[in-house]
Amino acid sequence: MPNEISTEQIKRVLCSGCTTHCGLLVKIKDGQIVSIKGDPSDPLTRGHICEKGMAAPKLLYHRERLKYPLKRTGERGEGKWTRISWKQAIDEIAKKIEEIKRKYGPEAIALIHGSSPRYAEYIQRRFMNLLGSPNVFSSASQVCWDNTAIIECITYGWMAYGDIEHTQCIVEWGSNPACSHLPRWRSILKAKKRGAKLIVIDPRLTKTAAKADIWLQIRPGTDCALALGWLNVIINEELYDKDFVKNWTIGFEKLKERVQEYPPEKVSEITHIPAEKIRESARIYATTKPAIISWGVSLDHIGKNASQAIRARAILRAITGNLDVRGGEILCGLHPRIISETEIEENEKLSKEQKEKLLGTKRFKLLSWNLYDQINKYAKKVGYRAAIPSYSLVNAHTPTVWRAIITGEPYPVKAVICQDSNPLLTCANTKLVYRAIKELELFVVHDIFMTPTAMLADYALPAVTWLERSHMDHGVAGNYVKTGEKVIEPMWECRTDFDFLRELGIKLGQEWPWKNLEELYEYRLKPLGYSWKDFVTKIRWDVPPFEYKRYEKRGFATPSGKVEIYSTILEKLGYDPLPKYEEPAKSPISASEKSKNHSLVLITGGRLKCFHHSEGRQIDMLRKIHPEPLVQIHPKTAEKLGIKDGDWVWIETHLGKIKQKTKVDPGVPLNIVHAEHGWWFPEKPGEEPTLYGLWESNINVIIDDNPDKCDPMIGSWQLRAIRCKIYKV
Ligand SMILES: Nc1nc2c(c(=O)[nH]1)N[C@H]1C(S)=C(S)[C@@H](COP(=O)(O)OP(=O)(O)OC[C@H]3O[C@@H](n4cnc5c(=O)[nH]c(N)nc54)[C@H](O)[C@@H]3O)O[C@H]1N2
Ligand SMILES: Nc1nc2c(c(=O)[nH]1)N[C@H]1C(S)=C(S)[C@@H](COP(=O)(O)OP(=O)(O)OC[C@H]3O[C@@H](n4cnc5c(=O)[nH]c(N)nc54)[C@H](O)[C@@H]3O)O[C@H]1N2
Ligand code: SF4
Ligand SMILES: [Mo]
Repeated sequence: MPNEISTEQIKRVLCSGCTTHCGLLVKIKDGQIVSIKGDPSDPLTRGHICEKGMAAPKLLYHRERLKYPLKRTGERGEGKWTRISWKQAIDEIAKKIEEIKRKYGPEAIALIHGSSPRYAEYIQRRFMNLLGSPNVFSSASQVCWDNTAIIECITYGWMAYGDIEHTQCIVEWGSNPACSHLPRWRSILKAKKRGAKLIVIDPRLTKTAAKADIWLQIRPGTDCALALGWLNVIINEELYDKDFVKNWTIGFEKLKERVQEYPPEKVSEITHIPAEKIRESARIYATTKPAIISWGVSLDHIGKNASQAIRARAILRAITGNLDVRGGEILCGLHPRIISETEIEENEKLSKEQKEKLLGTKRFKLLSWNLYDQINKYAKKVGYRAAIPSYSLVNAHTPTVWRAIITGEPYPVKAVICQDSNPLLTCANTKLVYRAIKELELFVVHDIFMTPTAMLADYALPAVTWLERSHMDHGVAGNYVKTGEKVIEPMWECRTDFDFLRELGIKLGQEWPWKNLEELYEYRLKPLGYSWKDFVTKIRWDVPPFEYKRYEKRGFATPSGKVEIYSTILEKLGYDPLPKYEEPAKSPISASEKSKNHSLVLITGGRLKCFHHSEGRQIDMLRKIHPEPLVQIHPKTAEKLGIKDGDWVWIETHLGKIKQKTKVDPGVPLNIVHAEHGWWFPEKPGEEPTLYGLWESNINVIIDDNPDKCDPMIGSWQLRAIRCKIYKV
């Protein structure tokens, strides 16, 4: 009988297990996934797959997934729920949003998302723009990409993207692609084989550092000083690209003066890297052509120095003549033809008056819609279709949002929608985040699992995994399009982020012309002349070749049309227009604590290959690889503290203590410890007070997000280079 013949099918998908979005081939038989492997035809990831991708079926069919919309019936966190329909959830949430909007204004409603790009950021932004609230915020934003994107845009008009295939020298600065960006790591190894040099700047001897030609074991938080030291060597030894500097930059002479304050000997004292090694590495970087400096999240994580370190990195790329050349740092712009994410966001629908209410914009002046509008204007002037989407450039300042919820200052924030994020694990200062969430009149969480964050929701809504939805990806620089099919229809009553926001938006009177993600994607692809179905099954990607030296035609997308070594935008806003180093803020440790082990420095969150942040802890296959949270301690430091490998230890700062298990490791420097982030225990009770072990090993419990200690321009909080002490449990 025909319906008994087993059917086998290959679906071509994009993995969202991390932000790399590898192309994968999924075989299904009789509606069940039977195998999953890398797709060799993906032009960017070329067949790569990791254990998180392999574990996708375990994620999809996991028995503990959120399956139906739940409404809280007991106290927040008590774990008492009742199952409701999506219709009831949407009706009630919309009613509450209307009520809050009437009472306090639309800005009292905020939306938090997480690491990007996942797939819904521009859809979330559209929802909020149409709602009239500027307050989109994130557990990532100011500590992941935003500062890099903003600083690079004001310096040379776009975010640089390393042309790794053709480069001769790769600097991995505060990054560990062997764990965090696996296809990039493969390209690096290939480049090394053809003779490219690898310089790694990391306090830890990582897998990436182990393969370096030069490894600079930097003191945490001092990257800006090192970059200024490199600039000192490169300028004083005249190793820079004189033609480029003369024709295409402003402010070089002022920079030359500034970097005299950073001779290698002084920088050596600050960074703990020998002066000769600083000279040697600067010379290699400047004279090996072409060269790239990869993005590493560490520069976004060093608090007060974040923006200036990123500025110095941008200036290094420019004065060495590596911008927009083959094998260098490409300023590619958005995909030249498809309807961009920026256009779907409809940023012009948010009024000027509402834009000015963005939380944090008064203090952290680079977080501003006004600046975004300027960046957009310059981008269009030089022929880009639009600026980088606003979700990468303008988000509310996360620590300021939590404080506004608690204090009502500068105005009340009463509702938060949380989609794609687990802020109790991934935002700093968990106790404060917890207090803020408890204050809310409405807290909605849309997630795949019941997380500690979802446990505090009024409505916990079930989200689909990436196997249950179609996908379009653009990479962070936005120039290409890759697509992936839906493998199976959503399980239970799980919904895509798009479906939830669209339906809620329509209920609130918003306009959403596309009925589902596929219609939206089809609309966006229209200029290429394909239907969604044809594109995703037959074409799949459009990766335009890089266009080099675009600036020769129209200049750079900055106020002066040149690379702004001396930033006119920073000058106008009252910030130092040239990079300058400041010692990282230290957490205040009391005198009695100081007498013990006050000299330890904590770095957090080096990526684990098997987990994406706080995800995956409930997936056996992944948890077996890495069952417990580990803190790396140098053997001599451990000995001094009387700690052995495998001991559980308290890690303590002025905010409290949490415990992790000791991994004695000579790969971290003396007196510097590295703790993992994102740890909770789905196997423990979910209701209060445990919240799945939220308070036990979650490093963000003890990390401060005090705005006074954040980067003054963008507000990045400090996740690395923090004073702490450690002792046995
Ligand atoms: N101490 C410390 N803290 C850090 C960092 C650090 O290095 N150290 N790193 C920071 C950085 S760079 C980042 S990017 C952030 C990451 O912060 P988050 O993005 O908050 O981290 P995740 O753990 O990935 O949380 C994502 C949540 O979304 C859910 N989810 C996954 N896919 C979907 C989907 O398609 N739809 C919906 N609705 N939900 C989905 C997951 O189940 C998970 O609960 O953490 C930051 N926090
Ligand atoms: N498997 C996996 N892959 C991921 C993620 C994940 O959670 N899991 N997350 C994704 C996301 S959102 C991000 S942001 C990226 C981040 O990916 P990467 O940029 O590679 O960042 P990390 O691995 O967090 O940190 C890189 C290195 O910085 C070092 N470091 C710590 N402090 C300092 C410092 O002060 N200066 C310098 N120079 N180095 C320092 C650490 O020792 C660490 O080895 O990874 C992405 N890829
Ligand atoms: S989780 Fe693994 S397979 Fe999936 S996108 Fe990331 S690196 Fe690729
Ligand atoms: Mo990130």
